[in-house]
Amino acid sequence: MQQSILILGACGQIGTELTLALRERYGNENVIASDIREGSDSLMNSGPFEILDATSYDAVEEIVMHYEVSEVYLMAAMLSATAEKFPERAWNLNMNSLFNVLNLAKEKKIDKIFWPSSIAVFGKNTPKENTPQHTLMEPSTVYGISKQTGERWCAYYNAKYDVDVRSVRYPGLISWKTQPGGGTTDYAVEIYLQALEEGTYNCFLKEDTALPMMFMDDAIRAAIELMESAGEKLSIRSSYNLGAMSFTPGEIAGSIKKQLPEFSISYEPDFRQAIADSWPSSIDDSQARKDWGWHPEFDLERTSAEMLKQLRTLN
Ligand code: VAH
Repeated sequence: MQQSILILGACGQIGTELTLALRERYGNENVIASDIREGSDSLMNSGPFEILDATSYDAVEEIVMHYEVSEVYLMAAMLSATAEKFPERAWNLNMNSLFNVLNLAKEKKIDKIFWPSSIAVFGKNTPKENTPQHTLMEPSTVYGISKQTGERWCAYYNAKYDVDVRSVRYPGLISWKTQPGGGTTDYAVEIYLQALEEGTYNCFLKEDTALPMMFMDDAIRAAIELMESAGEKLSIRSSYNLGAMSFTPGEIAGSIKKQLPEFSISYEPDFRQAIADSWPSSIDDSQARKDWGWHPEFDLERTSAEMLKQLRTLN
């Protein structure tokens, strides 16, 4: 039996599309999806699925041994806004799931790990524009603290135990197949849905809040390209800065108006504004471009065209 890939948190915003992309690339039966609840029909009907709690070492180990898993994509996490409401649950999920897969690799039960970090590892004292790969990192959210700590553990397990763990600091991700859950950047998904359904959107961030963003197709390709890269090329084992575009709510509204002239937007900042204000406006991802050839393919205009086209087919 060809060794297989296990996705933890396969029903989330990234996990759903990642599972479908990996199944297309490696064969449905070689990609095991898992989560604490069932997912979309396309995910459930396209290959093996297991109900699995990523914070249980024994449960994850049992699935790894049963399916002869060689690679794990750990996508289970509680995102920034929700984590502020449930700090201890977020810490438990985000950290113990990571320790489980790092220890499985340390014990040579799996060969390779993908684990997503986030621009949330940066804080208000980090240089905001073109944020460097190596810089001051003082995250002020539970989510950001868990991702910064996770990065340090990834680098430690790689240096001390030669664990092959690979990671990128994702910006805000924009997708149409699966709704995001509990993120500060989720406005950039909601706005397209509501533009089509309501013709208007009340944004929870200020008009001029610039944030790094990425279309999901780029995000999925980045994970797969990083995992398929030769290990010796990778100079970063904490997590790579990864960029594609940056825009403000005003700019994404302008992009939508080009296709939906009647669309209107209003602004009513809430607690997520303080989270967004602590994050960079743009990212320097030159190390990822140098080490493993990263290049984004979606800018704001192409993203808006694709989002509106695909969402129209869903309605
Ligand atoms: C969040 N979508 O908003 C996530 C992401 C950079 C933001 O990590 O929490």
